[in-house]
Amino acid sequence: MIEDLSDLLVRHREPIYYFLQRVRALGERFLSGVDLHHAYSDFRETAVGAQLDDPNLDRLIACTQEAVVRDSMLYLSVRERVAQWRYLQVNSEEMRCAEISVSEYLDVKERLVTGERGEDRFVLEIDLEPFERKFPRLSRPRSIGRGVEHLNRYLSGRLFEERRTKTSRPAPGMRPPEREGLARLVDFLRVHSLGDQPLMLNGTIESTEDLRTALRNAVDLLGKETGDAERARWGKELRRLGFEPGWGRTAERARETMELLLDILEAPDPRHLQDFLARVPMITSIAIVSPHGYFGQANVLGKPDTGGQVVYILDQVRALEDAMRASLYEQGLDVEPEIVVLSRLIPDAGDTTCDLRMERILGTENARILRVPFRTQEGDVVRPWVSRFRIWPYLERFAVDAERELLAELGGRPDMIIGNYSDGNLVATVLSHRLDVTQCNIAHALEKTKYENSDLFWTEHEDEHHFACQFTADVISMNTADFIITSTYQEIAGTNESVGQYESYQSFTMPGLYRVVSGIDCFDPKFNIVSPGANPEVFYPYWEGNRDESPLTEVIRTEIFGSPTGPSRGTFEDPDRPLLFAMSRLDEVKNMTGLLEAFGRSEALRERANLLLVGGTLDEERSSDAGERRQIARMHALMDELGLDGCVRWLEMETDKNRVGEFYRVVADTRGAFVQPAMFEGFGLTVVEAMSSGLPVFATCFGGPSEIVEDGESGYHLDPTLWEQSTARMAEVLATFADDPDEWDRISVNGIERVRERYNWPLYASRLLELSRIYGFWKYISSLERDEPRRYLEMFYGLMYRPLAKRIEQEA
Ligand code: UDP
Ligand code: LCN
Repeated sequence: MIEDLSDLLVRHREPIYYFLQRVRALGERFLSGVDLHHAYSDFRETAVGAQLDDPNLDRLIACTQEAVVRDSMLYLSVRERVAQWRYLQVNSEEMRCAEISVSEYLDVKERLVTGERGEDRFVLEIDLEPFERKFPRLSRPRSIGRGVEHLNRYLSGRLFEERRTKTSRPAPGMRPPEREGLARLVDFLRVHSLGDQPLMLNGTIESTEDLRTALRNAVDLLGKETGDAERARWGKELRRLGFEPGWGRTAERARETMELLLDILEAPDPRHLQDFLARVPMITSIAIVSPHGYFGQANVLGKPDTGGQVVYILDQVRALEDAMRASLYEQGLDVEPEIVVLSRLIPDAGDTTCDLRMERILGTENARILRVPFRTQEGDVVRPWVSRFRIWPYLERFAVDAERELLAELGGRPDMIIGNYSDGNLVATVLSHRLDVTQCNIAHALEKTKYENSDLFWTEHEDEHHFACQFTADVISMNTADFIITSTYQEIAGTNESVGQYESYQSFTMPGLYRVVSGIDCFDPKFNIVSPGANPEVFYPYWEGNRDESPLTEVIRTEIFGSPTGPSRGTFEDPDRPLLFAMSRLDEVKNMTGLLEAFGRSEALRERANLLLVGGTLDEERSSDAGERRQIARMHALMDELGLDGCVRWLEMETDKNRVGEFYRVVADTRGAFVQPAMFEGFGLTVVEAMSSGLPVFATCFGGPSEIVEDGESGYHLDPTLWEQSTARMAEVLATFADDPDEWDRISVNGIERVRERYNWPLYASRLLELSRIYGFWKYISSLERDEPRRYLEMFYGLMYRPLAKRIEQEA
């Protein structure tokens, strides 16, 4: 708990007064936490500031995320702990301080941006908090991201709640009152089916009492069978007792499942509930929505808007299909799992297959990509690629068209819909509602935290990014999702120092549009961390060489050190130096140009290493993305200006996964390192890929990589806003590597271990399926209670999102 600022003002009146005047004198209306921390440490260097030796004040300043200056007033947003905020108003003349509400704080910011004064203006406030009051909520920051455990505890408690009946005793001859929760569990199992085939329970069982008796009889019956006897031997008898398929393939498995349910009927306990629900065959088909970019299996990676999300989904699909098949088999169902990835059909697809309606996913039995075109209001198909920042007007129509095609393709509704990124999550919202299916969201990277004050100065982004529409879509889909999975903890709630990606939606304002006082709550049990991995068949340790013994190693060495097959710029005058390697889409936020410039300006780095950059195209004319064109021009300008053609090689994007894997390994052979210099990175699959290859990484401290990499243990953090320090540290580390090869080996092996333990696909798939069953059950038993927020969000969609999307269409 931070000490009250009022007390500090009394104790240190004079020095704090001078500090506040200094802050005002900076002449800024908005200071980020970092600006304020710098101002404070500079002040502490002065004679007056040196008197301010109070850890409580230090802590308050360290926790301040933003300061707003209006005349003599300072307003502070203080993040006391992860996801816990307070707002303070400080009168710097009178030296008084008061706590204010989030609305009042946002109001000050709005007025400063719009210049509006008067009292009578109306501001639309979005507040989802009242709807959440009756739902369970986590209480401790360290539980954030482990929502399912909490939900299970809550659900098992609820299953045991007594039904509220007027009479406490049953009339003679009547059944005793049912526990309402348990009755719903019975209902849930009774309505469960696979097409026309009922699963779990049939109509013979009407109440918990019936179920208890039937379960005991069934357990006796199964106990007489050998453990591995299959359903053909005992299925008929069980059906007579009220049990349909789904309990288990063998007598032993079915008996165990039934005993778990008997335990729950005796005393619902979170562990039993979780284990039981994990066995109910609820998920046989899944729709995964990912509209933007080029969603394909070849020639797409590195194109605009096309990166990790595609890699993630394709690996996810393979892992999910395996896990679904194994679990359905164990539960005794002979059905082939179905997974359909819904994406956009792009008629002008260039050298990709994105103009095909349907494509089988390699490495799966049955999964496929189903592509549906975007259409204009008039119904015309949109032919070219459309930037992810401009796709909003097409999504509603896409959802409706996609629904029709999906139902035809699957022969019915999917059991779960997984949205990806802001656009896919919005489409998932529409589809899940229309089909009444469990909705899972995956953000991959929320744009809001990528750009400073992207909400407050939203109008400045409207030409290029259209964040108003995107943030509105985000608020809607985060709140409609039954559950959300994230790749890291920081994605939800940040770190002690930095704000989480979801946390940034808790409260914010877009002046002139609307203000959000409670947009999402990080303590909501819908959040679960389920981290992706890297495909171990492609990304494996460098010492294994190239596994299939193809000449790929030599091919990639030639790309790097010899004459590349495609366009390139630069050669290495001293090819014996270790390589620093960076690879990404040429998106501004990825900051490849920042790295190039920092490398070019650092004598120490240039002396120790060569730089290999892979990304984008070399020719501006060949790019259809405005942001990418600017980055290409900047890359060339920096190469010219800093004379880098003898120590930097820039190769065009690498679209073949196997070659990408070999790049990391060849760079590791030079005892080099991978650099991820993004200004912000949602997660950072390249970091995981490099680590899996045993290549040490220097990765941005903003976003996912800061959690993937433990600084100094399994890699290093770098700060792309402080290049001088960062390049000095990189040079120092490279010097240590040169002097002490064991240190390179240590980091390399630790990186491999870290990924093996934490970022792996089989673990991901079983966890995701477990979550889908538990949240599916939760959705069933709480469906009525969810109606109010849904209606509220529908209104927000109709009155805010749709006009914003229309505006983009009219501009086009
Ligand atoms: N990638 C690639 N070729 C390129 C650039 C990137 O194959 O020229 C791949 C890279 O191996 C990784 C993905 O694209 O699998 C990028 O994912 P990441 O999460 O690092 O960033 P994103 O592009 O999703 O923001
Ligand atoms: C999108 C991004 O920008 C990356 O940070 C993630 O690693 C990728 O998606 C996969 O989730």
